[in-house]
Amino acid sequence: MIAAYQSYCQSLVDPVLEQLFQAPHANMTRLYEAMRYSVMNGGKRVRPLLVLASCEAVAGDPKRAIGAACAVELIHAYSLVHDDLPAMDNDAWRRGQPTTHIAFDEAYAILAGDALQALAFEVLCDVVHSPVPESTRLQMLQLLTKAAGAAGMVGGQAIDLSATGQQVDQQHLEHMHRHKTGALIRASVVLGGMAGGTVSDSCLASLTSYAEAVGLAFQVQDDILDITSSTQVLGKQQGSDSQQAKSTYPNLLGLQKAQQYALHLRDQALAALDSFDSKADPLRQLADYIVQRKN
Ligand code: GRG
Repeated sequence: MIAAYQSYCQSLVDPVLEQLFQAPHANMTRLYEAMRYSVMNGGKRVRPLLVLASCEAVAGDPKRAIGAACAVELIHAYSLVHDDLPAMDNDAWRRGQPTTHIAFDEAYAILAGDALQALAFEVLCDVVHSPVPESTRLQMLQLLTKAAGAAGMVGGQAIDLSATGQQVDQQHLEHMHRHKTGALIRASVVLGGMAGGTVSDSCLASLTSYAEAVGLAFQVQDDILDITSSTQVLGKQQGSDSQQAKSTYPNLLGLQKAQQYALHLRDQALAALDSFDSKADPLRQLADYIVQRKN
């Protein structure tokens, strides 16, 4: 079921993403190739799925949210490109392929990441991809800038860096993840709701509670997969500094308790949707998928 929804969403989002990578001049070909490589190489598209599912949950036409869906994926792709750089996690492999700075070089990976971030805001502002009132687009833009920047994802990366080599407690770990991965996941869900139409504050609050729980569940499951998935472990052993001296949920809680925690967060996410009807089923299935995924 989620696979069918995933392909439906991908059929809406991927063609729009694909058309963004046409170099306007021959001497920019390598930059655009690096951008395309970083986005079109097999990501799961979890954040665009959340945008579109959230739009549907508030009875909106998902086509109104395509700009937001593309924008969150572009921000996500940029964050991975920069996170993989030698100055950050120094990862040589992502999605089973060489990371952007290995396939191209560091300078192009930095530029591609920068350009992807700017492109995200361009797509979100474009009325063709975000056919919503101008005032809504402005609010959506403000929400995404905050989620991507120092108050959100980049701030989370800084919190992570500030604790390099130290063991931290669960409270610190959650504070970091709420920013580093949680802010963009939260923004994805809220942007979908905003694009869907006029929604009440209480509806947005429920979507936010759902997103908070799902964002943390995503991270707990990511930590679990880091130790249970042999292919990921293999990938990370090849040229990665990221697994050294890291505090993770399985490290802090033990594997079994971490798994129980992921399920508890999934249940919290589902409970936040209690007042929604069956149009929120894709969001419900996504919560399940996030804690059951194997990659
Ligand atoms: C601004 C440099 C910079 C970094 C931001 C989000 C982030 C901080 C770094 C990403 C590092 C990372 C691997 C975090 C773990 C959780 C995560 C975001 C995993 C990858 O997301 P998926 O599983 O990836 O959605 P795919 O490949 O499916 O797109």
